[in-house]
Amino acid sequence: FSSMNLMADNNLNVKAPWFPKHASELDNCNHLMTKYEPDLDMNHPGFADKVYRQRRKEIAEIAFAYKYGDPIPYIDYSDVEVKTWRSVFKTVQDLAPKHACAEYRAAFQKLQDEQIFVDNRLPQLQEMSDFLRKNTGFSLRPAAGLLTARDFLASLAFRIFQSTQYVRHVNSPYHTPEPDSIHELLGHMPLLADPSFAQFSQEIGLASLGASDEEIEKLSTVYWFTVEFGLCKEHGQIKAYGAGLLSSYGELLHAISDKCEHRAFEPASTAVQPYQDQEYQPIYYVAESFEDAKDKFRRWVSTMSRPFEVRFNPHTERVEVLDSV
Ligand code: NLE
Ligand code: FE2
Repeated sequence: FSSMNLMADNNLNVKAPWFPKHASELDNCNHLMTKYEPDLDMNHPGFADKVYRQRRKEIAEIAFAYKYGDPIPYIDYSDVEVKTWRSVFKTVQDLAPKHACAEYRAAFQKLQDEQIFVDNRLPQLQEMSDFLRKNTGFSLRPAAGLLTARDFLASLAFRIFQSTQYVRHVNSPYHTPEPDSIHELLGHMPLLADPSFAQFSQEIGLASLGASDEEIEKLSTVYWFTVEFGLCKEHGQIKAYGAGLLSSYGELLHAISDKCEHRAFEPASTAVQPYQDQEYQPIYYVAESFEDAKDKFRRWVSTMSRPFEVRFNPHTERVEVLDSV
């Protein structure tokens, strides 16, 4: 960093969009996208289910009230919610040994050994947050639903993952277009406990701070095709590491079938590929390995236009802004 000076906050001489400089400022980064919600979308399986909609409201209130430093409130999941969890959990347990990447399998095993992943109850976000903190320094905050890309990516810069806490509707256990706690828990949490993957996730977050709208769009597309729907190679075979695949056995089987297209992960072209967020993907990107994906990502990010650099100080949970001269 010898060619850079630490900039004072008010000294940002370029017009960069506001971004959080401390983990506590993520209290302001909870803007929701209203895309696919049981109250608004007639195709949502919960649209005609009053009990489900009421439950969603209750759990959303918890996220809206949450402030930095609070313990994550405990949710007493109902029998129906546990039944949904159990059916997805068991299927993932059956499919993961064959189709999930090695890093996922190792973390899944650890979670089972620690009795966090069991079939008769949902893990609580607080215990999951404690588990992640021990393994990679990641922690969780409750989110009320699908967040804007800018807010969601910003939290990753602080090794904080914003996680929903409600459960998908019991009538569609195999796939839902919106995030839910089953997706977060079975899809995201195992890999967030892997050091190399955690680092990759944080780097996407750091690259997003103060980025332009167009760059946020590109970064979230890269995020989509890697963290959410990524495939990778392992001993010549294709494995899944994307959370949206690992939490959806419907799409997981589709992704490794010949009904879709596989392309090599290349950030510059992946970043501009339009994606499908309601149905199964027609295209998936295949990484050589996490390390390779990280190298390619770093090289691509360094071509972005942001006139300053950022680094995260884990002792203070603060992002320091460095003016590149
Ligand atoms: N389609 C995923 C699932 O059913 O678990 C959720 C994706 C959220 C982006
Ligand atoms: Fe996700």
